[in-house]
Amino acid sequence: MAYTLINARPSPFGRKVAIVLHEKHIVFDVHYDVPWGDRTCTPEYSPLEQLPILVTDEKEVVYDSSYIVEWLEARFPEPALLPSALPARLAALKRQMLGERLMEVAQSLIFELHRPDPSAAWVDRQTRKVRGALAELERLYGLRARAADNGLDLGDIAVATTLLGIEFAVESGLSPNVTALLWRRSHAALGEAVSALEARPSFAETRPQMMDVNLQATVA
Ligand SMILES: N[C@@H](CCC(=O)N[C@@H](CS)C(=O)NCC(=O)O)C(=O)O
Repeated sequence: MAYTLINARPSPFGRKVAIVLHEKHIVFDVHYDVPWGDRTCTPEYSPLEQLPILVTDEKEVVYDSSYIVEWLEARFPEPALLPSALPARLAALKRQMLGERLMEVAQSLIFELHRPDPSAAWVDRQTRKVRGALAELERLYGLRARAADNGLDLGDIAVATTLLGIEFAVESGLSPNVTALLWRRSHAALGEAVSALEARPSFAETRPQMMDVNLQATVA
């Protein structure tokens, strides 16, 4: 059995899926695509024309990273990436949701900043949301560090891939260097949690890479 993950090289959404595949010991190949390019394959597979897309060996197509990881958790329950006890499960799902929405807000901010004439009101609004989500995640990871049982879950994977994705975007020049995105400087609990996760083989084997894309041309 071999699955194919269609992914974009720097994508935190795709990395989240790749990490889940690794953690569940599912064999997969990666096919890289540039979703904003003229020759993207995404319309063949997804009405949303976005990556990541997972194609099974039976040619079933699964898309949208949140749904893909839910699908994988349902199809491959072991090792579990969500706790079975309800309060811990809901807490993990909340961190997953915040991690995913933070990436979407950060992406919206980065795209706006690439426009020839960014809207100050839109930039302020998205910046406020980035700061708010980071503050809430810092609070949640402060609590999580003190919890007795804190095995890896989908919340950790979503939060870490988002934070590392934002960091990669700034360091690689895909994103302008704006203070609100430099989360590691001012979020100690998040820094500690993400550093521990980065040491896992599933993270080491799925580091983001640069992609040949001109974001300015994409949004102009
Ligand atoms: N909600 C989607 C977001 C994925 C996403 O934004 N993917 C980007 C690549 S990192 C993409 O394909 N963008 C092309 C587009 O939106 O047209 C998911 O979680 O899969």
